[in-house]
Amino acid sequence: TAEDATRAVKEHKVDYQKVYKEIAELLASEASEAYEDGSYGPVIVRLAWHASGTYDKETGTGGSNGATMRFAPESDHGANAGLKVARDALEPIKQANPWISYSDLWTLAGTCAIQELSLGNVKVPWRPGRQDKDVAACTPDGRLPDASKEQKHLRGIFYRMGFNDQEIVLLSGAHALGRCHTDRSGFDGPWTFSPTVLTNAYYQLLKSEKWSWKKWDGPKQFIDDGSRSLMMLPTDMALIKDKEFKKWVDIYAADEKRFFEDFGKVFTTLMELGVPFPVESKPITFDAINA
Ligand code: DDH
Repeated sequence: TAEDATRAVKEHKVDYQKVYKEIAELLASEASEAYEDGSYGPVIVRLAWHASGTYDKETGTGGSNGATMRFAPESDHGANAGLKVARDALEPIKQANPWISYSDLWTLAGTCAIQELSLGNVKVPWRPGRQDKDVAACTPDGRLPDASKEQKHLRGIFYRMGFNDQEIVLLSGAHALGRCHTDRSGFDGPWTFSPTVLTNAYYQLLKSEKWSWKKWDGPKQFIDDGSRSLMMLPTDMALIKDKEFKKWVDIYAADEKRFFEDFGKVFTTLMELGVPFPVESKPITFDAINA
């Protein structure tokens, strides 16, 4: 209830720092190092984004306030394939801190992963006070982007959340992190050479590499002619095909400092979609721990 959320915010002011630290420790743990590319960070970022990116500003439904991905049907939506890894990795932290809502935990974990994987370069102010909802609040399938589509689809999806063209390009920079999995989305490979460090490399590679259609039986994706080890989705390539988007790709490719600053702000906005925060809730900026 709203009272529970308000009570958690009031009573646990200092404990959010402790949970942040536990998440940072999880990211640096042996289990995380043994996971692909050596970090749970990217899949945790994706969990936080998919928990938030269901928001629809017209109806006020979806968003990070609810953590309804705990339940089928939302957990079974195609876009959420593989995110159980992230939910399970965070579960011991929830058990150790039963007062925190899943909605706050997942968004705090995404915030922590962005800060830690950017080596402290990105600051993401975060506010507590989200409330978990039950299965009835699960969002319909189809609210998250379809990677096989292009700019018209991107605008449809992200304008619905309340974002503009600049913010679409900014948020997509998260693909500096992680990779695609054939057994999850069907796509394959990482976007950058250092998928556990958040830099502006995604924009630089979009511009500097020559990208061709990959010849394979899988879904349509791009491969770089140079190393033949990187990938781009059709939605990624749309950012350099579309003039309005390309303008921002150029800016963020040229100015990493600006990328870090703007990305931190837009990630906070993403994590807050659809949240009626208690008045007691104030933004907290955590110090990166393993930077
Ligand atoms: Fe993404 N993303 N994403 N993405 N995403 C995938 C992986 C990761 C799209 C499709 C895919 C954002 C935007 C888009 C991350 C963060 C963010 C995969 C591969 C697909 C497909 C999944 C798999 O096979 O495991 C599309 C389409 C869009 C878009 O249209 C803009 C945004 C906004 C973010 C964000 O965090 C702000 C991350 C991180 C990953 C890597 C996950 C992993 O396990 O590694």
